[in-house]
Amino acid sequence: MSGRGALIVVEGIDRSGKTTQCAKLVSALLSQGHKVEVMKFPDRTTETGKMIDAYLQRDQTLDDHVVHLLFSANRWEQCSNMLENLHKGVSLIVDRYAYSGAAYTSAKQGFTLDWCKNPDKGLPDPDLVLFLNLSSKEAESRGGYGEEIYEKVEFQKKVHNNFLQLKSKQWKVIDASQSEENVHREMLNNVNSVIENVKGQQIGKLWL
Ligand code: DGP
Ligand code: NA
Ligand code: NA
Repeated sequence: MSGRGALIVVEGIDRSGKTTQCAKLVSALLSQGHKVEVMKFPDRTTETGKMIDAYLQRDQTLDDHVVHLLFSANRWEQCSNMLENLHKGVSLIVDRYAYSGAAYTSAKQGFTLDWCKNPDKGLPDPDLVLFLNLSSKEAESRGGYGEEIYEKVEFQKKVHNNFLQLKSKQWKVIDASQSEENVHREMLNNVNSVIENVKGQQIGKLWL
């Protein structure tokens, strides 16, 4: 039966395995015959993405409010493209989304989670959020963080706490300290049941 695609978001702190797992998920779904595309936020190729990249690599200082709004704009840029794909029956596997937006900025001094959620309100609402749950200590022990601006264990600990406050009914918390294969299997099982169930459902609006 035809129908719309599912919007699947993968979230987690830095080094939780998101990018590897997104790739494995997409190839498994393709081999099952599903129409699926992978997306990644921030998309560093667009104009907003280049500004975000310069900020993350410390080549450009920006006010934290501006940074927050750039990340949000970087998602809104893809909104119509995402809806078009979903309506065509293409499922989307999205590496980071608005939850990262709220969890990272609200880890900064003076930003509440509530304020941080505002600019992303109304984006396509995910059908499933797979949260790769790993403590900041475990993440750090995986070969260390890189040089980017948020890659510090104390900051990541706050981000982790913030993520857990964003949990809603479409979230599945996956223990990301398991083997890569077990994490993959758990993610795939969840995705398979969601893809079958969304076909007749409308796409909602996030946080509205
Ligand atoms: P990544 O390319 O997935 O490693 O993401 C780059 C960094 O930016 C990473 O530390 C997570 C952070 N990040 C991702 N999305 C957002 C967002 O919307 N807002 C903020 N402040 N940070 C974000
Ligand atoms: Na990173
Ligand atoms: Na804060």
